[in-house]
Amino acid sequence: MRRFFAPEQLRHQPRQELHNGGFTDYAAIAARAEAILHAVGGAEPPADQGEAPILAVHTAAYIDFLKQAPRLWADVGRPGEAIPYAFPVVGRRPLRLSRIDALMGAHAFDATTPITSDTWAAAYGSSQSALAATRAVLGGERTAFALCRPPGHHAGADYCGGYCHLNHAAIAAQAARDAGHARVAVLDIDYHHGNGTQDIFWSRGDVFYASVHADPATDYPFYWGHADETGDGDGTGATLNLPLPQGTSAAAFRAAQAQALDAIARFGATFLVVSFGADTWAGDPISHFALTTDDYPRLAADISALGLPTAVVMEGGYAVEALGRNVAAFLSGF
Ligand code: OKP
Ligand code: ZN
Repeated sequence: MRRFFAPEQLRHQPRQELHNGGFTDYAAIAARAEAILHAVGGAEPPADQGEAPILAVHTAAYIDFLKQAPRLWADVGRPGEAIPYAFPVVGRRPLRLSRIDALMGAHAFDATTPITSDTWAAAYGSSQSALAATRAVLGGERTAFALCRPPGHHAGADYCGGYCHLNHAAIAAQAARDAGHARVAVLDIDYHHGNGTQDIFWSRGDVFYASVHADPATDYPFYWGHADETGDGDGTGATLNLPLPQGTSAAAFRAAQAQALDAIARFGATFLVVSFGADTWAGDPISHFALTTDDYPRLAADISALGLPTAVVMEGGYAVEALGRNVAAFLSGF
């Protein structure tokens, strides 16, 4: 299977994130990508497909913000990485503010996603990897793997969060749409719900979003991913959320994934994007499912049996010592 990774993706290196009432070490470290690279035998650098496919998903104002934020942060005399601390209440009237703190809060839904002067380059490279995998599959490969890091599924059209700045899965799905696939599906099997992907396609009937994840009643991102969220307008019925309790192991996870795959088949998708997180592994330091390394090839084989051209994009997975073998195990099942 072809694999893609851009060296720039390592450049995003914040030190800390705000979590549970204090600053902790940033969990989405660059060493995660290096561990995966090592385990899968390296990856090709992606060809640069430019900003247009990113702007097909994200607003121009948000992209400008991601590029400008580090300079605006430095302009008010602050060293280090930019982190928001004030957020507009949902439904607050739109204001055109230029203070960096106001911009940060308006374009983020949490304080776990710092922005450094290298964040744009890293996130852009991560999107290019997803686009390269998508192009490979559109060109006839059955599957391809994008080693996306930073991850993407928490980023919305105009917001960051959950270590994510650009939504690589959504960018890949949109690229497949623009290449002529009338119905595309995203299967999200990261431990956390992919709120950004859901939001981006919420009112659209041409991209199906199905997610198996930890119940947002107990787990991040809390405000999305509940079973009664099924889409709106043209997208009514094109979102499927399958929340599972903490402690879930392979049998229940596999059954939920089968339900998602069945819905994707009935939807009539002709192209699949998989948001894969290895944070469902039992030893993950920030997650609470109980999958083992041996479970991953079977989950991938179930996906493969759907028979769709498939671009796999990397999302989470924070047990760095086990991450490489978990990802390699998953890819081996295709
Ligand atoms: C990103 B992805 C723990 C903080 C947890 C953020 C979780 C983001 C998960 N230090 N909060 O879906 O794996
Ligand atoms: Zn996750």
